[in-house]
Amino acid sequence: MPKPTVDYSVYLVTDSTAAVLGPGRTVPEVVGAAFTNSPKGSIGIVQLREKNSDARTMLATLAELHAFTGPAGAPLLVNDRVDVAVAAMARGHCEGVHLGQEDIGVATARRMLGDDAIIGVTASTVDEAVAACRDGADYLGLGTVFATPTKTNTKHVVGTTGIQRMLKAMAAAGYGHIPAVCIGGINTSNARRVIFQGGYLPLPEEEDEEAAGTTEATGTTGASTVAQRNTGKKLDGVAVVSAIMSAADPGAASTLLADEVRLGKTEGPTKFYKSTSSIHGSAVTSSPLSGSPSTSTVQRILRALNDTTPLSHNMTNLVVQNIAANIALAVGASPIMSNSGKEAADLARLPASALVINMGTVTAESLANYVQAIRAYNAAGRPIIFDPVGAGATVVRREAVKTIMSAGYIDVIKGNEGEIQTVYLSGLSDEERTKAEAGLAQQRGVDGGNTLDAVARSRLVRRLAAREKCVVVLTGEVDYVSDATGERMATVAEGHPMLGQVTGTGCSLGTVLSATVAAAATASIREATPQRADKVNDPFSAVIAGMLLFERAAARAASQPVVKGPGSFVPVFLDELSRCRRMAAQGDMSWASD
Ligand code: 3NM
Ligand code: MG
Repeated sequence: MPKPTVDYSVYLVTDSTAAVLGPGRTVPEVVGAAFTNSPKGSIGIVQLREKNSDARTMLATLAELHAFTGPAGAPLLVNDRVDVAVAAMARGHCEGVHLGQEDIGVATARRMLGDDAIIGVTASTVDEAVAACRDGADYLGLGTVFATPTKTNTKHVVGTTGIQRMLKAMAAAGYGHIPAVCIGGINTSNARRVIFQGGYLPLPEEEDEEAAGTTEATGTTGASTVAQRNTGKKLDGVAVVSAIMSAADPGAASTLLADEVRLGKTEGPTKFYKSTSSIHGSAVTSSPLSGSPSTSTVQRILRALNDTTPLSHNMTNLVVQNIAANIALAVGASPIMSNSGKEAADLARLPASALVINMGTVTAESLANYVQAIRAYNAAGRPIIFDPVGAGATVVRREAVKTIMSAGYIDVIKGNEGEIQTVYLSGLSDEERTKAEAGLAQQRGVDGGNTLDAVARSRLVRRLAAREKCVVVLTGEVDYVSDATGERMATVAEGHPMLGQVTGTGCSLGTVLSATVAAAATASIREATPQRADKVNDPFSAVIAGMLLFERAAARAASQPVVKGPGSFVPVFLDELSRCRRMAAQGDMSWASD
């Protein structure tokens, strides 16, 4: 009998401890409620995980659980205990076992349980993942994604980039067909982005490099192996404990999780906002645009900015607050300067809100506030702009970057060369970092001293964007912008040196971007067709629209005779921002093309 195909999208792992289950509830009750009160298929597979139970109790529980899982066609596995699995399988109450790295090995378990048994393995490193596949695992559980109170003795918290690394290694070793779920701290509010962001997708040039490496290593015979295209590897689902076992309504939680995982799989990087998918349905597919957005798209986004009054929530330092708030007002946004993480949930729920995190003055306290705010904005499906100010300067800031990047999904990262480099390096393993640092050092331009050349800059931006699946902006004399796939790339070179002479203008660009991205996401709801909505609800286009507005207004201001220096520049810049935005809203884009 061939093994049934399993839907790994939502994988329920049980836990009978009171802290997880809540008082007066039992595992069979909660699992029963999860199955009975959710559409069939919401939960695809279940694992009984009991760390302190005897075999006989476990057998009894498996019998109870199988009454729900069996009719639903969801395999029921048992954690660690191959002996219990043998007995329960003989009774028809169990379909396999899930093994940790300290348990009986896959090959032995296979001989004990037979070919029909489903055997899964937990992996938290690249080597463990590849070895488990080689030994014959039917699926892998990858983790720990996020630190979780449910299991505190986990070996590594790897974040979504760690998951990507393991998926990449699986694909490279020829195990791309083996299903993989991830585990640790996943719930209804982050499942969508974990599925989307945890998947590994190579950049076209990364394939080339790896192919070139293969040819070199294997000499003349290598040519034939190059043809094997690395198509990447997605996650098949999420494994959760508390998201369902602790839920007041386990059925509703299961239903929502199944929906979120489906959306994470089907939605492209530009489809991250709950609002549009629920309006236009999930059948919308994004057709890749190439290069910069058209003037008419920019114009529609700026009109949206004018019509929407997005709320720009800035978590930023004292020096920048005043000018950022004034610039927000000038572009038609409503600024809120609040550094309190506790307020974020309320603010995220306001219409057309977006968050700017400016890491300028990072302390343990501000970092905790950022993390709380990121979670709130992710949960509300609202955009986040991250400005990693001075990221590379100190150990404290480098660590803060890691914490922020693993706290949730960021929509846009904006920084100068050093900052973007730091964010890129912070997501690599030690070994990869050493290699990347050597590569970056080589690519420094001869005349530019401490700066990367144009090719290296654009590659850096695209790589970071593709890895984090977000828009990345590297600012400089020429600004480089990549979309969230690393495939669309644009440069903007319209700014003015005067911007560098006034404090807070760089940070305020983040504020403008929050306004255009938020406005674009909201405005797409009003577009007549899904295709049009797609073009407007595109953070990449929205970022370019915001940059164009910002830089053009600065250039126009600086060229006016009344502007004698940085002091007189600021008020005229505010005037120009406001004027250009209003002109765009009226269909006049002449300011953007002279
Ligand atoms: N295994 P929750 S983390 C059972 O990293 C388990 O291997 C983990 O619980 C691993 O969904 C974990 O409540 C607990 O965060 C996951
Ligand atoms: Mg175990």
